[in-house]
Amino acid sequence: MTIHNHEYWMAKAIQLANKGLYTTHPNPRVGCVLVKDGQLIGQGFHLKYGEAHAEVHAINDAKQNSQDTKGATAYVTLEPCSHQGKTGPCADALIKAGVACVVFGIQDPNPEVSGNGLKKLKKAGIEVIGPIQEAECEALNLGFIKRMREGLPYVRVKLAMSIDGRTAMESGESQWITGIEARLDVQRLRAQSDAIVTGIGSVLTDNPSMTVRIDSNDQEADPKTVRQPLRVVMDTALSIVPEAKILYPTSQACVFSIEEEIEDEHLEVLKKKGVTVRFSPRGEDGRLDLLDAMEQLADAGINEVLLETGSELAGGFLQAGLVDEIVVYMAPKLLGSSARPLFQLPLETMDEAVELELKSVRQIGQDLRLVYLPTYL
Ligand code: AOF
Ligand code: ZN
Repeated sequence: MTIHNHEYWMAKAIQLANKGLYTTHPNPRVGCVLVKDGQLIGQGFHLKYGEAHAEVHAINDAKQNSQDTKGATAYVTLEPCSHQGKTGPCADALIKAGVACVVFGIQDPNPEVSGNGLKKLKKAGIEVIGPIQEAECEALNLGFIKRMREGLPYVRVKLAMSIDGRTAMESGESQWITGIEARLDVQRLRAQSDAIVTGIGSVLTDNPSMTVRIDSNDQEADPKTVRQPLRVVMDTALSIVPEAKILYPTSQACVFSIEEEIEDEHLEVLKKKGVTVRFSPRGEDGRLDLLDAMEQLADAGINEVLLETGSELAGGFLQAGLVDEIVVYMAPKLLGSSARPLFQLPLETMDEAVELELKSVRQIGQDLRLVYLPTYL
């Protein structure tokens, strides 16, 4: 079967890019297919930072299949790079491979590339077509794109609630609202994130480890390649105890506080254990400046943040305009009127209501997974 349809081949490249969902950080997920005479002759995707890019894998794949790449069309979900990074420029590799046409999904938002890859290809006489299927190609890399464009990570808030919109009992008790299937889904959300952020309140109440635990039979994520995200605690006065499970291994943990509010001795104890403590200034509301903390994380290469926390910090992120997506798991339970709400928000009139847009709904076991986008963005 020969297929001469750009959308068809780009969809294949998107599928390939998705194979890097859990592994490419801080790099973007990118997929590439090489097509000649309507037939696929090579395919590849970026797997890991420091390793070959998607285009190089696809060219090597074609070579291994004894296919001649001269005159082929390359479909790439992201503009081929033009710079010498950890690896050589993909634009050069495509030129050398003799491709006649490059169809790209979106331009690379990385200022080092940003149109230069396309220019290089055109200068070499290659036909360049795109952008195509932009929304799907962007969806692969919401975090990478946000970090490159705005210097901030893409923040997803994950919440579990009853159908009466409660996330915890009055005492703070919150285990377990949703069923096992939803909890496994959260593990995959964690695995695709570069950092998990929580608040000191959740740490003191639940002592969570916040690690990724993927089952060896998982169909989507491979536990052998899944990496552990950075675990981050928002802790204004540095009240965390050195034994808190979330701090271990310390190489993957970090605590944000306000320098004036902490005790030096306590800081020393944590530092001796190898814990990284970062400082942020006080924000307008007198609390830790969440915007500053997120900027620091983006500077450290964090693309996607999963915020798993109580209603107060979740409300703080929302009010600071830092929430890009809300993922709510709704369980068929009623927790009653004294239980805690989703977000702590001091609103009084309907005018002040935070408007959300429903992005998707899916049933997971007995629970519903609802994804919303705040409309302030
Ligand atoms: C591509 N194809 O598969 C990827 C690209 O340090 P390096 O060499 O890995 O370069 C990383 C940058 O390259 C990254 O920030 C993004 O701009 C681009 N990623 N480009 O042509 C790929 N992963
Ligand atoms: Zn590249």
